[in-house]
Amino acid sequence: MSDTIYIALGSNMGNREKNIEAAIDRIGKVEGTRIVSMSSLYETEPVGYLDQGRFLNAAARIESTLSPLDLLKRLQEVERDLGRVRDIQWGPRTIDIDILLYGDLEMDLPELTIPHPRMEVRAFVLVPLKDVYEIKLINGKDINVLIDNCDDRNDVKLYRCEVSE
Ligand code: PH2
Ligand code: MG
Ligand code: MG
Repeated sequence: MSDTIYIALGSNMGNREKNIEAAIDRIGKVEGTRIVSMSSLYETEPVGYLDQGRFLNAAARIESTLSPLDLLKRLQEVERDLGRVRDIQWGPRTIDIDILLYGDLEMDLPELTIPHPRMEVRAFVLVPLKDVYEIKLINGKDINVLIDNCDDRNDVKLYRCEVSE
């Protein structure tokens, strides 16, 4: 059985576009996992830690037979392969891949919380997600209303328009 999963991608170091493409390519090769659709790319102002370059952000709908923790492990391997070094929390990164939603699952472990705990308040997550999200509700709330309430709603600009199925 495979589940529908939504992931967020972000990069603000090196060739940001290539980093996101390379990540998607590798995620599609993870066992039991396929990319169903990919959002446009958005250029976004950094949130949280401000002294860093602009991000490119994207989201993808994927299907996977892997459990959430196995998938997390694989996604972290992709991050490492692409040169991710973990130092500053919320700081610059070649690639960040976050699991946003995993079917209807809710879980709260130190290493993984689903739905992603901050996704509702971040336009850099919600705007790309909207491109690939069939449902328009998150935790029972309209995604458009959530976006309107995000502090960073004006800091998300379309960079490359290309929603793919
Ligand atoms: N990721 C963060 C912290 N801040 N800001 C933007 N614009 N985009 C991100 O992907 C991002 C961020 C932590 O994961
Ligand atoms: Mg993140
Ligand atoms: Mg992350």
